[in-house]
Amino acid sequence: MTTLYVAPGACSFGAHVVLKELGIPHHVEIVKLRTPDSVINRVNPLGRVPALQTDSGEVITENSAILPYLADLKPEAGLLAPAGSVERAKIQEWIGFLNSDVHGAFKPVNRPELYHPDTSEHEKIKAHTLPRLLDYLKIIDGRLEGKTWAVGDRFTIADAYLGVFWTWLSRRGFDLTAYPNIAAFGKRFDERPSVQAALEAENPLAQAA
Ligand SMILES: N[C@@H](CCC(=O)N[C@@H](CS)C(=O)NCC(=O)O)C(=O)O
Repeated sequence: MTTLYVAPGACSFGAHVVLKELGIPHHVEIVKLRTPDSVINRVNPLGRVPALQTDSGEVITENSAILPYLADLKPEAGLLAPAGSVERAKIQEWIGFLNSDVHGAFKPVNRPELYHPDTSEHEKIKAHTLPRLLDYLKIIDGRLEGKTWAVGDRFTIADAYLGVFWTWLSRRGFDLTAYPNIAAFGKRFDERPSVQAALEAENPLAQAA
């Protein structure tokens, strides 16, 4: 069975939402990150989530590969668009921007220890790098203006992935007054049954119950 390796609260949430949207049989394996004996280190030598193991046992890593791969398993669900269409390119444009720029901009803000071992430097690193993240939020907010979802009226893999960054903002109570379109997107995102199902499945307490 298709197995998705996730860590609660991590960027693997987007692929998890996509699996729930598609409704295809799958297993979700919750793993620990940055832990020597974690299974994720055997599945993905980089030790990162998401990682997807297909029915035939192949492992696919990287959001930019996993999200379109999943969407193409069930094209009729409309989470991507036909090869060669401008719409597909626009969805991939979002994926590329979120993957390389937005995720990259969150990194020093979320994990300053990656950039300096001395904790006394961490606030400085965060303060220095936050403006770039805020610039990207402004761009995202502008792109969402007048739209229900990232590329229009239909929920796509771009929204599942954008939702990851929304959850990161919302979890830390980030003030979104200056970004009303992101706030409205987040409300719509949180209401989706796929999002609620993925959240519940990633909640270790719910799993143990
Ligand atoms: N380029 C990768 C990045 C994946 C990534 O950084 N995942 C984080 C969670 S959001 C992770 O597993 N971090 C563990 C680590 O860096 O040790 C992708 O987009 O799939």
